[in-house]
Amino acid sequence: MMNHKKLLTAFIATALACNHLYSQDNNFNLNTQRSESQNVFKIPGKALDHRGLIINPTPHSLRKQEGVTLNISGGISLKDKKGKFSNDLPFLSFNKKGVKMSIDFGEKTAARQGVRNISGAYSLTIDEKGIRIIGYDEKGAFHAIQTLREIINSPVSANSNLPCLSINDYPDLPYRGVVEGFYGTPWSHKVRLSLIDLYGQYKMNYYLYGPKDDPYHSCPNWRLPYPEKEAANIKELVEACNRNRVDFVWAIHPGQDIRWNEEDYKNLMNKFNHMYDLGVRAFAIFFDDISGEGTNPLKQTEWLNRLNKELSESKSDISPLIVCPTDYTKLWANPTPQGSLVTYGNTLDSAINVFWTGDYVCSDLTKATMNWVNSRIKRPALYWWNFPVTDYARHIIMQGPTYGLDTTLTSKDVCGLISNPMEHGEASKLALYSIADYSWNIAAYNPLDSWERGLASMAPEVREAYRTFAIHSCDTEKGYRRIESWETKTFRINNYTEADYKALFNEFKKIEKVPAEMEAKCTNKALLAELRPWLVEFGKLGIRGQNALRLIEIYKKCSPAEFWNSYLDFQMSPEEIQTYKAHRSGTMKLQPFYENTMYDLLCNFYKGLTDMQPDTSRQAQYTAHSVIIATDTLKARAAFDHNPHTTFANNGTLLFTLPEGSNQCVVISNAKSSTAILKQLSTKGKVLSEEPLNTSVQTIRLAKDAVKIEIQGNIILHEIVPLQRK
Ligand code: 14T
Repeated sequence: MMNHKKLLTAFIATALACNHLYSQDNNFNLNTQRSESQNVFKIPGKALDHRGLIINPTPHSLRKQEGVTLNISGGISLKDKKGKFSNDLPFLSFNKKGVKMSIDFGEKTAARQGVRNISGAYSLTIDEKGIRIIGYDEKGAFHAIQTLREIINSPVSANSNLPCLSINDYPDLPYRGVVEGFYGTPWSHKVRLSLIDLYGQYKMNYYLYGPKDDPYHSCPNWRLPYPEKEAANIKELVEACNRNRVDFVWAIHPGQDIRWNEEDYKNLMNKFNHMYDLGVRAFAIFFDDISGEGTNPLKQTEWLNRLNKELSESKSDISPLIVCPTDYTKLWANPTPQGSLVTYGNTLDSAINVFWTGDYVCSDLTKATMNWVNSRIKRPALYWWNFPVTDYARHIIMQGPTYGLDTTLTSKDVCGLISNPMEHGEASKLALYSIADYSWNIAAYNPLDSWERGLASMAPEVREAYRTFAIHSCDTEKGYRRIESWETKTFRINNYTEADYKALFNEFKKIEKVPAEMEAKCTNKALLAELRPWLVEFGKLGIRGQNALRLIEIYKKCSPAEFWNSYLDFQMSPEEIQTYKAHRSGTMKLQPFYENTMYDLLCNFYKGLTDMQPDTSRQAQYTAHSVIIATDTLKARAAFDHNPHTTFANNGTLLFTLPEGSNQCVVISNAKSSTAILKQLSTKGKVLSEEPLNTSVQTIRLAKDAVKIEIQGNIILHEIVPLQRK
């Protein structure tokens, strides 16, 4: 088994101290330890024609009366039987003489209407008589209102003519929602509020608050009450959740320095009481990513049981606890009867729900992984899905389809699906749209269609531009791999057709235009602000891709010097490489195409000049573009390494010793913008010839007695290649 304890100890130490959690500079590389790299499969599902009626999540049963509509332009006359929904209908206009609409809920009424005996279930009828909503409970009626809102916003309801239909609907999973559980900058208050509205709209009912970098959630301040401002914000979040019929769950992450003594027990209880006073009615304890004493499963379950009991005895309105075990993934969970999961199964109160992330930290939700954990914890686990989280790959922004969720599961396999999103809250909404869809109606889930609908719902005014960005912004490269650019064909320069070339050129052209289009038309400014650094790079990639394609033609048609000049023009500067790497899109196909094309052309160019291969071991470092700037010839020699990407900036006199028998010398440089002079010297230092360097790829015929060359003046030298040619 992997030494995860050591890993986690080291991890926590770095996590606390360092922002770049996953930086390559660490002694160990977390990315390789996590091992969630997977094969990349085709995205399941296909885009459907919804004939103008789009309801997310997809209802279980919808019967439409073709050709019949109900016009609500004259307003609605509302009968809100339980008086609970007056604030939930901002999308309607009211008029006592308008179309009749009734809203009611309750077990008996629901049963009479064939509404399922499940929290959140509802029926919605639209016919000539009006609109009727019946919920199993208040949540159910609220969900029905969301369905109505989706219908009214659908194209089919243009001019206030609603389609007549009846819907009978219910959630497949009892817990559907989000855990703010990532490392990195926690969401802003504003983003949280906006997300909570989204949960309400798409029938999610759970928001777990547990940002790793909130010091009052985790070490060092979990024992302390929130300061006034933060406390007031939490209170507002609870209120926003209540408005959206979402359960706000406040999580604590005490495991790294917890002591299993009465004092810390009281500290936990006091913190929960403090949170209760702010309106919190549900709690979770996260024992993830810790080491030492805190990982003791017997202590964990003993305290969980006791806290659960004492909380429910002292307060009538509190939900059972939820726990994230230290062994939250099969990757390092002890599988034996002595392991902590079996301990949980044997000792933990059956009302307490247990998180599980699957076979890896970030991994697919499968029947096999659920069976594996459920048989040990003796209850259906709550799935903590590490998607679309990117805290382990901060250079990407996840905009791909939501897939990897088994569509045959039921609530007997998994009691809920809780997504851990990106620190970019607005940009996470696209994935959450589909996660809500899946967890409501599992069997009907269609990943590709859900993504297409999500794009239109997030940014209808710029759908095409957003889609172009999104389709190339899915892959994590090294982590939980997601397919990307599936509509684009890229190629190597020795294997493509005219049509491939044209299609790719057009795609890059389209990409180039995306940033300006988004900036001009996207009305969700918060989304735009999150995407901006990626959009800027994406636009540049569009230009670079076109240039790389142009360079293929230039190589074929022009002189080596002309090629080299263009190559230098199209090459990224070290500063550009920095930003290229910091905010990546197209890591699966577009960036490799660009990098490979530039490299392949370089190889061909170099080979054509010298009959030599450049040092191929340098391909990986190609983008690193090591610039050697020095005046001593030793450093210069390091630059003349059969790789024109290493350069030497000469600003004085450079002496270069020629290998015996050389009769030619190719100098690759930026000579078109320099005034340097090249001299050939004999053993005795006699100047045999002198000529200006004025071409970027210049072949020099060497005198018989020449043993050295001297270059004087300011010039960037890419390579000096002595040759023996017949
Ligand atoms: F609690 C867990 F279920 C969990 O997933 N914990 C963290 C989570 O906060 C983080 O957002 C997520 C994705 O990176 O992974 C867990 O954190 C890890 C896991 C590792 F294997 C951090 C470093 C690791 F090496």
